[in-house]
This record gives sequence, C-alpha cells and structure tokens, in this order.
Amino acid sequence: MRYLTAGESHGPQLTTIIEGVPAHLTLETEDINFDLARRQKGHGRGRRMQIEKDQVKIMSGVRHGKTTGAPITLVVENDDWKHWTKIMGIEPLDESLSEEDVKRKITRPRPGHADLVGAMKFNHRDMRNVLERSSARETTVRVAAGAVAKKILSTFGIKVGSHVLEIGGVKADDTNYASIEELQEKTESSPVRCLDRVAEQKMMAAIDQAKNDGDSIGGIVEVVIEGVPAGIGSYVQYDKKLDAKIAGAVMGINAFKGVEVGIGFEAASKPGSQVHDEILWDEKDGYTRRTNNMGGFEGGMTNGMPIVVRGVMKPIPTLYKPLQSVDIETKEVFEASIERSDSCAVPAAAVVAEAVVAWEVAVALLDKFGSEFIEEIGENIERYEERVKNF
Ligand code: EPS
Repeated sequence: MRYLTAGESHGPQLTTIIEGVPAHLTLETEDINFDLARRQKGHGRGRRMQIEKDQVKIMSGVRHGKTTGAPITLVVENDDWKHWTKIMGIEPLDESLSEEDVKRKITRPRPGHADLVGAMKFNHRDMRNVLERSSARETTVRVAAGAVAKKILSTFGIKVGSHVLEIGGVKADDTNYASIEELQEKTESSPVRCLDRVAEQKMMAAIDQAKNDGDSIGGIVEVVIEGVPAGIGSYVQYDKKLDAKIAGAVMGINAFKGVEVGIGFEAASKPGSQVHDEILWDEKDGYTRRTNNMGGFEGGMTNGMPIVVRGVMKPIPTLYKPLQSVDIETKEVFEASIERSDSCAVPAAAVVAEAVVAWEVAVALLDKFGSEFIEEIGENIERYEERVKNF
C-alpha cells in the first residue's frame, strides 16, 4: 500500500491517491471527515481554520460503501482558494494585471521555514513557490490517507489513540487511561487533547500568552496503537524494521524534530535490568510483557504490546514577533513578520501523528497477512494469532 499527496496551501485542492487498499473494506466519507475535523481543532489555531471546513470527496476506488481494490483518490478543496485565484493562477500571467495583484512575490524568507533553502534548491526567486507546498496544510490529506489506514486496522480490532504530553514547557502529570476508548473520549473533549485537566488549563494559558507576545510554542505528542499482533515488521534488514519506518513517518510531519519509541531517550540513564520488559505467558493471552518500556517493539518487530510513539514539534516558525532575516533581492536585513499564523498547532499535530503511525502499521500488517481482500487477511491473522499464542 502506498500514497502520494499533491496540492498547495492556497491552491484549488489537496489530493491523495492511495494504491493497494484491500477490496471489501467498508469506507464512507464520514470515516475520513471525522479525522479531518479533529485535525482542524485545537486551542491556538489561527484564522485560516475558520475559513476551511475540510470535507473529503472520494473520487475513485469505492463503490456502494466498499473499496474495490482499485486506487482510491481523495480530494479536499481549499475554501480559501477563492481569495487566491489570481496569485495562485494556473494559466500564464495576464500582462494587463499589476504585479501586486497577480503575484504578491515573496522575497523575504522566514527563519526556521523551508523558504530560503527551498528557493535556493529549485532556483525560485518568488518563495511562494516553496511555502505553498511546504505548508502544513498538506497534512490534511495525510490525515485522510491515515483515516483509511485506521479503518483497515479497526476492521481487525486494532485501536489508535493519541494525546498531548507537553505544550510550551507545561507537562501533563496525570496521563493514565484505562482503555483506548477512554483515551479517545477524554482527549476529544480537551481543547489541547490532553488527559490532565490541570495541565490542560496551563497549556491553554501558555498558548494565549504566546499569542499575545506574537510568539509560537511547540510540544510533545504521543500515539498509542493497541491490538497489533506480534511479529509485524522484521529484524532481518534495516529497512524492514517497523519502528524505524514509524520514526521516519513521524519526523516527516511538518515541524517535527525528534521521535521516541517507548521510554526512548530515558533508556540512556537506566541499567538494562530496569529497561527490558520481562516476558510472561498465560493460556488466555499467550506471551505478554510485565512492562512496556520498549513501546511495543523488540528487534524492529511488534511484540504484541501497545505501540507507544512520541514526537516533538518545534514552535511554528511563522511569527508575528519579528526575527531577523535577509531579503533575497536587495540583500538588506529586515525583520520578518507575518499576517496570520497558528500560535500552537500541537493538538492538531497529534491527529497527524496518529495518521502517519497508523499508516505504517497498516502497511506492515498487509505485508505480512496479504493485501487483496479483507476476509482473507482476517483469516490469516486469526490463524497466525492462534499459532503464536501457543508457540
Ligand atoms: C501554515 C500557515 C497557516 C496555517 C496552515 C499552515 O495558513 P495560512 O498561511 O493560510 O494562514 O493555518 O495550516 C493549515 C492551513 C492547515 O490546514 O493546517 C504554514 O505556513 O505552514
């Protein structure tokens, strides 16, 4: 299973084509719209999210509510496009229109964004050609593809959740939850997707403060996936290790600067006896672990325990508060400032992280259990689980 995305932040639409989705998967527009709406929410989002009401159109690969096995095309239109038809026009420039009207050329790179290096690389004198594609708007269709992956996983009883652990230095203390359902329910009712109600208030205050200061703040998100059979991914080659693929997918989210699996960096300071998870066996559950410090992975393979992955998002580089930069036309120093931005998009990033991690797990699941049609995959999983339980 694979997908590509296309589309610009202020262009007509965002598109993804997903190939390799098994036939007979129940898939409706609502399954995808649910996650699109979740990605749009969160305390700290800017004015753009009031313009957009992201809704997917399924343009191929689904018939009467079921996938056919053919490529699935998903489209999300940009409502903001109507304000940008001249600036983002596809036709050659109309000479009778003024430069200001048509181009709104960008020659002043924002520190921390893709603007400068992207422009150098593709030789664009107008950095709009870079920022339109490097914008996190593109994560909309990654979430759409992830929603399809989540649908595959849920068909086999695999559940996905996420929560925010930290925003702008405010850490969640109480991060306990009894089940993925409880995690989903509690985070859905939190404006910052945080389980700790005390920290939630402090996080919101920190976001408001950053907004007032014309600044931005980042944070840490955690994704949890439960019910994945042991033995997905492989130890035999570096590029078959599923934890490595997940790490790459999380780092591929705009503005992410680091990833941890399980206790992650904490493992550096603990002896092995306190790090590794003791192995247990009983008739009902087969092999389990006493703890889950490894975050569901041993040797690049799932071990049947919940997958736990964290990612850190840097503060968004588009700032109201100016930072020094250089105009590429004049080479003059200027102070970069902008018209609109999100002061914090960490809650939204948790939804994106869910999508990209779920995608990698679904791909690895199909690699192991077959990929043509849902019933066959289900039978293969059932047979395998019975075998490894009594291994
Ligand atoms: C973004 C800038 C803002 C964000 C955008 C990402 O958009 P605009 O420049 O139109 O104000 O709102 O995020 C989204 C549009 C989105 O859907 O998440 C950027 O520069 O990356």
